[in-house]
Order: sequence, then C-alpha cells, then structure tokens
Amino acid sequence: QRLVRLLHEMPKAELHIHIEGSLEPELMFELAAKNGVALPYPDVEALRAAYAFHDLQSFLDIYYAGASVLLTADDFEAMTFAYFERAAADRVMHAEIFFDPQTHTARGVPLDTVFEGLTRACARAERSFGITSGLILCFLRHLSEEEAFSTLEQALPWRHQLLGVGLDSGERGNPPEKFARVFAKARALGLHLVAHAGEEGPAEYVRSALDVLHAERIDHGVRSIDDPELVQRLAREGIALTVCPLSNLKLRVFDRLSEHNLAVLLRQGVKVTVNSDDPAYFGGYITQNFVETFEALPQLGVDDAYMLARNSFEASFVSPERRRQMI
Ligand code: ES4
Ligand code: ZN
Repeated sequence: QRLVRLLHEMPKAELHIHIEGSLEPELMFELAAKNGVALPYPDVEALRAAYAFHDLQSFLDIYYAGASVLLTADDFEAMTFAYFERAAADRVMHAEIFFDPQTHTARGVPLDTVFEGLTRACARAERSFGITSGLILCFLRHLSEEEAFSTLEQALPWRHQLLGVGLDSGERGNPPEKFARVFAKARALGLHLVAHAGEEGPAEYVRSALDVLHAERIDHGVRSIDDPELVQRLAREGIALTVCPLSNLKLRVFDRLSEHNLAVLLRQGVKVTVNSDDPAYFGGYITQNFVETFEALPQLGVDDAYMLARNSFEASFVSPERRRQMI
C-alpha cells in the first residue's frame, strides 16, 4: 500500500553493509567454479538451507567460508557491483561500505586486489546509477590489535580511497578497548571512525566505543537500551545507530521483529537508521528491512519513514553539498 511504496521509493543512504555479506549464493557458486574453489555444499539450495543461524558466531563461520571464492579484482568488482544494482533498485543514493581485508589477506589475496575491485565497482556505480559511496575498512576484533595495525599499514597507499575504519566480527570477549591504539592511529590519519557495539555485547561496549575509540557512529547499538543514561546521551549528542533489523532477527538478538526496540530508541530521540548488514544471508536488502520492520511495529508511520531516511543522510560522512543534492 501507500507506506510500502514510500519505503521503497524514498531516497536513502545505506551506512551498514558488509560487502562480503552481499555475496549471493548464485554468484558464490559461479566464482567457486571459475576459481576452482571447493564449497562444502553441493548446490545453491543446500547452501541457502545452511543459513539457519542461532547467534553471531554461527553466522560468521559460514560467512567467512563463503568469502573464500573471492580471488581476483574482477571477483570483488562483480560482487560489489551486484550490490549497487540492488541498492539502485532500492533508491539508495549513497552507500558507506564495510569490507574485511583480513578475511582475504589471511588466504593470500593481496590487499591491492581487494581495493582494486572495490574501487572499480564504486566508480562504475557512480557512472551507472549516480550512487556515491565510500569504503570503511573493518578490523576483525577476534584477531589481535597488532594484526589490525599491520592491516592499517598495508592500506596506507590506498588511504585516499578510504572513508574510515570500523570494527566487526565476534563481539563478546573482544571489547573496543582492545583496539584503542589502532583507532587512535586511524584518527590521526584523519579517517572516520565507527564500531560495531551493543549487538550481542553489553551497553558498556557502546560506551567504550564512544569514549575509548571515539567512534562517530555505533553499528547496531541496540543493547544500549539496557542503560537509560546511555540512551539519553546518544540522543543528546546526536550519535547515530546503524540498526539492521533483519540481521538482529536472524542472529536472534530479538526473537521476533515485533520485539525489536528500533521504534523505542527512535521515540527516545536517538538518531536511528535502517540498514541491511549482510543482505545475502539475512533475507533482504535495505527496503526489505524497512518494510518488514514497519509491518512488525505498527507504531511506525509515514513521519517515521521520513525521519529514518533523513537520519541516514545526516549520519553519513558525505559533504554538506552532496547531502543537499540528495535530499
Ligand atoms: C557482521 Cl552481523 C555482524 N556482526 C559483526 N560482524 C559482522 N561481520 C559481518 N556481519
Ligand atoms: Zn554489521
């Protein structure tokens, strides 16, 4: 109906998308065959059937295995451009894209190959669809800070193609503090800073992402709800949360979408945005996230749709001029 059409057609920015999480099973099998990489599933159907997760780690195991088919710059370009085609259909005007270099360098894929493929796709998306984008290099938090430093060092020749750095992978037991020094280095380089926090981990990790890492946005952040003082602070300081409802559902952060706290956070004045996280694994791209969330939370209406879209532009790292163009 009218609301669904609005959610589909309204211009939006996507601020939380792991590009490796946009790799659809069909392309995964195509690349596996081309590159002679064996997948532990016989076909697309068997692979999709394995997408029944019970927590973050059970997803990450399959997600890192899926990325093993990516070998050449063309592979990274194909995956990334396929995401942009979906994004264009969802009226995404601007995307800030996460990638996990350590997943690839650990397999012997050079960082240059990753950057080459991603940057080519980003340039082509701007020409083809007018979508602007930026790349956010994520450190894997289950690895050491030393390894994160080495990754940042290797990325320095590409720093002008980088919008910022982020922090992802298994949250529990890997607090933001573990990466204080490497984030300080990235900050000194003038990079933007974001971090996953308060997805499976406690509200305390959201606080330390802000206070210790100086993160400008919090990815997920839904566990902030356990700390009312923190929620007030997020609202007061205009700190955006990049919320991913279908991800939270699939990884059992919430048992049902109707139990999601997105609307509560929004009503408390928090700058909430809606995003897709790993759309090939979680059952939908950004518009699907909007539509299912609005269906599950009847207190959300047209005004909220506009507010969530406006929040996505305001929380993005684009220049004010480009922002005026988009809205
Ligand atoms: C992720 Cl949903 C999620 N959480 C943390 N790290 C990730 N990497 C890819 N998807
Ligand atoms: Zn994420």
